[in-house]
This record gives sequence, structure tokens and C-alpha cells, in this order.
Amino acid sequence: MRLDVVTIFPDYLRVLELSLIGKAAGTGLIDLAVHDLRRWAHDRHRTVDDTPLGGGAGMVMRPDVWGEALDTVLDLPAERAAAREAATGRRRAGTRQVLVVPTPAGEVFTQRTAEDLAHADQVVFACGRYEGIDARVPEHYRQLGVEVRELSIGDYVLNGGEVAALVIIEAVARLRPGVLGNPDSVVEESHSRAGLLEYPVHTRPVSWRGHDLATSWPGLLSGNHPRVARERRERAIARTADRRPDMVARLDAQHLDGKDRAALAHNGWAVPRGAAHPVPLSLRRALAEDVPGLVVLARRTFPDACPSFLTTEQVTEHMDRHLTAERLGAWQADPRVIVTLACLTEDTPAEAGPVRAGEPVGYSVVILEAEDDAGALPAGLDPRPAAVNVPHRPAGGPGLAAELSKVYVDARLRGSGLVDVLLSEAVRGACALGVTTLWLGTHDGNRRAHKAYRRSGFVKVGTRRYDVGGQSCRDVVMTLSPGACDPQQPVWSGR
Ligand code: J9N
Repeated sequence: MRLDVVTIFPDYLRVLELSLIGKAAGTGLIDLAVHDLRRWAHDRHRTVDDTPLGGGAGMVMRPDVWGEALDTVLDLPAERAAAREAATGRRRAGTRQVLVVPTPAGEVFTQRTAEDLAHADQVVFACGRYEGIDARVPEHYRQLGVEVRELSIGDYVLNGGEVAALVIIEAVARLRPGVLGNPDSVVEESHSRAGLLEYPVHTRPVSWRGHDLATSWPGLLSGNHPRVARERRERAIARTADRRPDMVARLDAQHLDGKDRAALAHNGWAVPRGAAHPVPLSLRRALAEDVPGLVVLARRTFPDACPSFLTTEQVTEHMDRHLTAERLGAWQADPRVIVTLACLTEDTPAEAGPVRAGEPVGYSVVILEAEDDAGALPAGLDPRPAAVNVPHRPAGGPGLAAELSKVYVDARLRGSGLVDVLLSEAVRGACALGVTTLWLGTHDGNRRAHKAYRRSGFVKVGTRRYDVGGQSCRDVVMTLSPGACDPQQPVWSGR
């Protein structure tokens, strides 16, 4: 590969001699030449710039000087032959020449650009000063059929193109075979095709200045490779969600498995069924104005969770009694009840129709077993089954029970990990209010629900009877002791 740099500061490029790239140049893998633009100046003062036509600050680099420099370095044929080649759309067969012009006004240089440039036979860098090179220069070489790339290395301003050229050269050269010692490190790195940032890495000592990997990365030292890989992927997802939401929004949903989706949900992103990409998820306490939407969601999701032996009439009778605007409104307004809702923050096309921004797609209800001033328990709190015992507070004193009355997710978001996030959030909310046991009853036959509750730490302690529209059903009763949770630390870290 041939690299040419044209600049008024040739010494600036000397650092290349010190690097890997310089070593590659020594072995002939890369043929690098740096040229002083002033060689092509016409006057005694070797002038390369002039004041901008139309006025304005700074100086603009002259097209005539650049033209002669680039004709030489690109080894272009004389004017007439060039015109003929441009007309036939052909340049020297079998060689690919690219003219790179670093500029803050260019298209953004990425790993994809580097991969592309690594296939060129010659790359010529035209390093101008910040105010720029006369715009006819790139235009002219494009007309001649030269591949011209005006590239920005990021949204900030440098004084000249030299540092940008160094960046591009390093990124491109290390992709050439033989330049890097270990080709694996080219594959497994940030901005590779996975679309995620790299996971955090560690080495010995395992415990350093109180940062103990045995507690913060339990899988890492297990020796169980699939587990290590899974933990790393989860951390890569968490890190990308934290630092590069733009990259999360571009992830291809088809390459995300159930565990990826759960990790995304825990970091504020949902993947509805049939959606192409993750979308931002919002979890918050319900407000009074959310009640009508919650009633709609509650009545749509309740029948999905009912055993098949119940009739439509029985299910409807139950919903008309228990899933009303009055009941949900009373819960929303009661400080002893935590109503959490989840919604997407953007309109999202999904398999079973679009999900609207702000429309509730999941909710949970936690009801504390606490009396109000009149000695009354909250509306809709089921009698606590005998199998549920209420541990004392860790610091001593009476415990507090709460019923996890509802956790429902819209069918369009099944498999997105949203249930787990709602569960974590319900547990955290209960814990913050001093709950020492959280209990729930769920239909005996609802395997999917049992599995989700077990994943979140609930254990089966017994059964109860539960009436739906006059039909008595058998429920499994499960409990979870929030134990030592940190109420300051949200389990869910969405926006
Ligand atoms: N990304 C980027 C490129 C540049 C310059 S200044 C002069 C040439 C290129 N600044 N920032």
C-alpha cells in the first residue's frame, strides 16, 4: 500500500517513523512518503494561501498550488489524456487511488471507512489548514474520476489536517495484513460488526484497592466459559446503553437473543416483537392522567393470564369488578400502593400493530398491608395467605407485608425482558417503603409467570383459592424477602 501525505508541516508526520506504521514502512508492507506543499509554490515567498473571496476571516489555500502538487503525487497523465480518461470513466486499470481531504465539514470517518480504505492501492492525504482548501480542488479531482473522500474524524476543530491524517493512517494501516502482530485483536474490538462497545477487561490482582472482581464480576473467575461470555456480553450491552445510545438504537433486533433483550430492558431499552431495533423504554410511577390508559392495558392483558377453563363471562365479570377506573384511580392516589408503568418513548412499528409513544405497555401494582388513619386497609388488597410469614425488620421491630398484586406486559412486548424489569422495580419500590415480605398469588397453571417470578427470586410457599367471576381457581403463592436492598440504587437504570 502506498501512502502520500501533502502538507505544509512535513515534520508533523515524523511521529509515523516511531510507530508500528513506521516499522511496516521499514519492511516494505507500507510505502509512505511525506511531501512539502511549498515545493509547488510559484513565488519567492513560497505562498500557498490567499484571502477568501467574498471576505471573511483567515486564509484559503490556493487551488493552483494544490493542483500541481496532487497531479504529481497522484501521477496523473497530462491534461488531455486525463480528460479522455475522465470521459471514458477509466483510470489506470487494476489500481485504486483515493484522495483523502481531512476537513471538519467531511463525512464522518468510522471503522467502516477504515476497512474500505484498507483495500486501496494508494491513498493521498491533502492536509489543509482549518479555513480550508479552495473547494474546486476536490471537485476537480472527482471530475477526473479520482475517488475523493472529504473526511472528518469527529465533531471538533483542529488547526490543520495533519493530525486527522495521522489518525486515519493508523486506523487503516493496522488493518493491512502483517502490520499488526496479532490479527485476532483486529477482530475482537470495539466498533467491530457486533455493534456494541467492547466489554470491560481485567487482569490480576483479583482484588485491588478494595475493588474485588470476585464480588463485582462473579462469573469471571468461575472457569465456566459460556458464563464468562454471557457476563461479558451483558456488560458490553450495559456499557453501550450508558455511553452510546446511538449504537443501541442501530442494533439489529434479529441478532438479539432473550438474554440480550433482558439486559437491554434493564438498561432502558425494549425490543417489541417484530421491531427492527431496540427503542427507549421509560419506567415511572403512574400519574392520575395515566389511569385511563392503564385500565385499557389491564383489561387487555388480564384475559391472557387466565386459565382456559374460565368462560369469557367469568373473566369479564371479574374485570368489571376489579379492573375499573375507580380501582386503578384509587391505587394511583394511595401512597400505600405503588403503581409503576412502562411505556416506549417513540412510536414503534411491531408485529401486532404499532406501539404508540407514551402508551402503557406494562404495569405493576404493589399494595402495602398498612392501615390508614381510619384503620382501613387499601382497596383490593387480598387476604394474606397463611403460608406467608412476615419477618421482622433487620434492625428489629415489626415487619411489613405487601402483595405484588399485578405484573402485566402487553403481548407485543413479550420476550423483551420487560417483566423482569417491572419485577425488579416492584421489589426495589417495596424495599424502599420498608417491606420485609412481598407475596403474590398466581394461577397454578401459568408456567411462564412462575418462571419469571423464580428468576426474580420468588419462591413457592403454598397455595390459595382465588375467585374469578364466581369460579374458584387454585393459585400458587410465592414470596420474596427484599432483604438487604439499597433503596438509593435503582435496579432499573432507564431514562
Ligand atoms: N474532524 C476534523 C478535521 C479537522 C481539520 S482542520 C483542517 C483540516 C481538517 N478538524 N476537525
